[in-house]
Amino acid sequence: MSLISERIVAYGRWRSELLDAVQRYRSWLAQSELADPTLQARLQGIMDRLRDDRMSVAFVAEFSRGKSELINALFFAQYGQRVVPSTAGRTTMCPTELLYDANRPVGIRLLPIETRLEDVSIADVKRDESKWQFVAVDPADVTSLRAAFEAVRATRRIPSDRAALMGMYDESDDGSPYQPDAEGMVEVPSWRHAIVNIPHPLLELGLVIIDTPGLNAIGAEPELTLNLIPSAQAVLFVLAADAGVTRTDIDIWREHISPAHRSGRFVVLNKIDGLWDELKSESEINLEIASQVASVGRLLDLPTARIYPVSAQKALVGKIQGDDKLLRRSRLPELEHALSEEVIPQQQAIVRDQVRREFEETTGVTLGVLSARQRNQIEQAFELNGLRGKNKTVIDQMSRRIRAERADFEKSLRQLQALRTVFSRHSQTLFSHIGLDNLRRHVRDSRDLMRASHLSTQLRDGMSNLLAAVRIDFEEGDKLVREVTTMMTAMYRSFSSEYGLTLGTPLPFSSRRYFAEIDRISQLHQRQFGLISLLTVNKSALTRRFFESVVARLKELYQAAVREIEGWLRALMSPVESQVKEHQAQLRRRLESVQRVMDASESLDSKLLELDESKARIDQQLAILQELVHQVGSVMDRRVAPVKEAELV
Ligand SMILES: Nc1nc2c(ncn2[C@@H]2O[C@H](COP(=O)(O)OP(=O)(O)OP(=O)(O)O)[C@@H](O)[C@H]2O)c(=O)[nH]1
Ligand SMILES: [Mg+2]
Repeated sequence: MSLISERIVAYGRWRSELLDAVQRYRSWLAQSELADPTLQARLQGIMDRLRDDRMSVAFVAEFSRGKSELINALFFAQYGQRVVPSTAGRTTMCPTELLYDANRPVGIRLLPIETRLEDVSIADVKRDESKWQFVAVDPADVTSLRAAFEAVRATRRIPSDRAALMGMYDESDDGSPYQPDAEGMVEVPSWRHAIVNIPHPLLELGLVIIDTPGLNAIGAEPELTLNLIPSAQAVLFVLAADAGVTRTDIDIWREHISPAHRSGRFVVLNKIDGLWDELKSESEINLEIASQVASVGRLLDLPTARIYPVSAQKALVGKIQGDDKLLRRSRLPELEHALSEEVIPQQQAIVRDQVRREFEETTGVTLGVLSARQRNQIEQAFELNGLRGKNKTVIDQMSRRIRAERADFEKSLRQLQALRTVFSRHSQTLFSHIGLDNLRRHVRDSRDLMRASHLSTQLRDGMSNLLAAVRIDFEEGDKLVREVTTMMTAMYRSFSSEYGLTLGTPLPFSSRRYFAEIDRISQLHQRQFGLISLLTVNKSALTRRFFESVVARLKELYQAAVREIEGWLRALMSPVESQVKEHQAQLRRRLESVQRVMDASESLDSKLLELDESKARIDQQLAILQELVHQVGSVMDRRVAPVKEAELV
């Protein structure tokens, strides 16, 4: 197994162990009747997050730089042959996602290129089975897998005007990648997008590999620029030593990688085997490679340490033939090492932070309840002890005092009720801003504006309109978030100081990442269309497609925000609700026990004994809780074991 594979497996193991630990905690909570539905749902959310974690690695480059070969060498050598097609000239014709989804049949889903005429984004049709064609694969048979993969190469001939409408051909552009033949036909990819679903050990662990065709396809498919490439954890930008760094290479770097990816990007200088010259010494060859690396570094403005010279093809051969010397010479292990050292710990850190935050909040609630219970037992015992030898009047007085305390607390419950009302009103307003209905309305308005004309300005305005409206929604949302925070801070404080609840400070909510995403989309929009003054038919089709992709992306953004805000609101109320309930129960119990002592229906000693017993039970529960939380914590903090240097080939 390669280094990167080992790391991914280790990371998968970490996730599953963490999931088990959370599961153990959750079952115990349920058994001990300590988990209300909110807590249960939140813990389930953590478990889902761990189970469904996806980590994607995208390969982006001009055609024929060796992206597909690199994928074969990095991830598919164990098949003993080349699985992803890699040939001279254009090979991968459509963006291809390789993943494993156990809920879908094994095989390749292909989205026909004609869907480009329909103004629908890929994200929109991903769930719509009827739009796709399916080729089944027998996972045990490599030949069947290879045969199915051939589909990504498929092309077809269509009239040039149709190609123009699809955004595949532009009359006014000599550099258009697909040119019409003598009969005015243009050869275009048959498919717009391919999703390969196969049970491969790394894909099963949530790895998603994204193979892309060259520049023109990247530019023409907004799904890639808006979504797939920026959301990938790692992007490998591939150059070829024989081709050098060309104009289009630099364009791809500047347009699609450099702005969207600060971390997790890797530059690969492939095909270094072309420099292996039998008439040169090894050190001369190494110098030559180093000088090419230095020149790439200058052109891309990157430190040379970020550039990995490799030979994907020799690495694949080395792995398949078990030729370690060749594999070492291909230098692929260095790239694998860097990938696994960087990408996986980073992904782990993201998942860990999310899980930790959620988990600590939920355990905080339970811990708060148990500590309050414990404190109450102690106070109650103290109170009852005080009754020893006292006459009926004193006991009467005490019972009156508890009653008064209870009345007082009931008043505060009305305050809580009022809080709930304001809270739900705020929540509703919040969701009326950041809600899908709102987004739909903006989209309709902007679409109307765009439909009215083919003029470039209108098309652009439609888009700007949409983004401006979205920004306002989020600004309003953010304002409300801050109001809710202020209100809850006051509420937490008053419940804590007046009734001794342990509430701490309310959880903060940050809208930053939503604004960052809106900014990013606006920038892409400006870059893509800012300079176009007059749109050809082709460009206007492209604009519409871009618009649809932006809409799809925004839909995801709204959905994510709604989910996150819902969770946040629940997390704000949940400790108040559970502790108030607890406090109420305690007051009732105190009153009951004083009452019983007063009625002489129970002796003071037996009541005290009972209190002792229940205190011991709570102590034990607290100890178990702490142990289970500790178990989760210790798995959580574990770093996925770095591969030992000695294991480096
Ligand atoms: N000598 C040499 N050739 C390579 C290497 N890697 C890939 N090739 C060859 O380069 C050609 C293109 O490789 P692909 O893997 O198809 O390149 P790609 O970047 O996926 O190209 P598209 O799918 O067309 O975008 C094929 O003929 C490969 O055999 C390498 O490390 N050394
Ligand atoms: Mg390819």
